[in-house]
Amino acid sequence: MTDSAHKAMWEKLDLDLNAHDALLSVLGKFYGDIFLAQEGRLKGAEYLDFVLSEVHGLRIRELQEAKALGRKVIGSFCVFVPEEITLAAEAVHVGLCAGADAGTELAEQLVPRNTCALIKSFIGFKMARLCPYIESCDMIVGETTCDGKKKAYEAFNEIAPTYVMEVPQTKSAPARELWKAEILRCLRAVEELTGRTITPERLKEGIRLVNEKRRALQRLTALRAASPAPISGRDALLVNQISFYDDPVRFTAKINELCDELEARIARGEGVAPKNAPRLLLSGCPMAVPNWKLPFVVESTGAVIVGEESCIGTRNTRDLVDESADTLEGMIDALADRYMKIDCACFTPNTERLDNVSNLARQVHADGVIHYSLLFCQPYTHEALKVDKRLAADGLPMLSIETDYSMEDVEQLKTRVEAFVETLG
Ligand code: BJ8
Repeated sequence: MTDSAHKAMWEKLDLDLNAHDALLSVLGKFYGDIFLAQEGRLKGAEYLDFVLSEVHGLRIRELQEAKALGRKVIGSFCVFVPEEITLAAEAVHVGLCAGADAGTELAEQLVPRNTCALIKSFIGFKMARLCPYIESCDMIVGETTCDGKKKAYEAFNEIAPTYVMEVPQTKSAPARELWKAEILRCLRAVEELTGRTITPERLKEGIRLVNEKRRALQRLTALRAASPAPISGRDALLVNQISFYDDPVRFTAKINELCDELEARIARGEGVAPKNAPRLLLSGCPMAVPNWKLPFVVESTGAVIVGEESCIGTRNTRDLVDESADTLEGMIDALADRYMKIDCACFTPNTERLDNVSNLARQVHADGVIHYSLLFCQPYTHEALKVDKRLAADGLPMLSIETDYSMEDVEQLKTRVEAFVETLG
């Protein structure tokens, strides 16, 4: 696709072309430094590079083509919004969380300054007319998770009509019933939007497709337990980030190919870092594209990231939906059960997350954990203390980091991460 064809499409989507060009050129440079400069990358990384280079180009073209054929595009900000329902209605599901400082000043006209960078970013991208995904959406789905998001959707609704799912705050039986009702309400709203009836057969297929995608990502997680580490944390994070944008069938096939390559590499005893490189698990807030700052800082110290306990990581891939039901009611139950296992810090209590962090650290043979909270994110900052206590009991060191999307603290982060990595011996 030519540059002018891209431009015409972005113009049609009413993007601010100058600001968008500037954003893409910064991102291109950033991507080169953080990803392309790595040594020992997999052949399968070419696919990641291609998808990223066309994330605002060919993929957006595909969305427009799908829309021209009568399919709808549904965007979401949270892993609680079931992609299975979107696929069952033959619609396209895209992630809208944003990981860059863009339009922050504009966003601060709608939400307070002391709001986390992720929220300010998606609002900023919309207000600055920088995101072709938001502009392609026929339905945007928010959710009542943290207070920041809940209140932000009220404001966001003024500039982009937002359907909000009510996510409960506890894992009690009534909370599970509420969530099940919310899944059904969402299913009906998607049927209305798309004009398609979600039959048991269609929902079963949607569940199967998303399970296949999660299985491929689970396979990747399992392979990262190898020593030496066969893939960098940066590339693995990129895989997880791309999973929110790419076509699910193509993505699953490509990630399984990448896993085949990883298996061969592991069999040869090869890796991306020396066998004795410190192995770190990242845990905490999701890292949306293009939030690559911390992984870059960590791996610049010579350590290697072997897992992400996050929604752009194992929190989104650990659990599958039971595929045994044949009725709509049974499948909605299966969806409710699977989604209620998500250990988001917005839940109280959320003790299963402590077990999940501890188990994952063991599974991937981590030498230490870096807990990552976005500044002003109350839920994850609170839980950092609990995770630290639990890991200390397990004999695993943890470093707690709070940061945002700005580059101002990069040197300070480097110093702290280096000091932590040194203590791991
Ligand atoms: S299920 S983690 S994707 S809500 S960083 S906006 S929590 S103040 S992103 Fe999340 Fe769903 Fe939970 Fe996952 Fe609020 Fe914290 Fe900001 Fe956050």
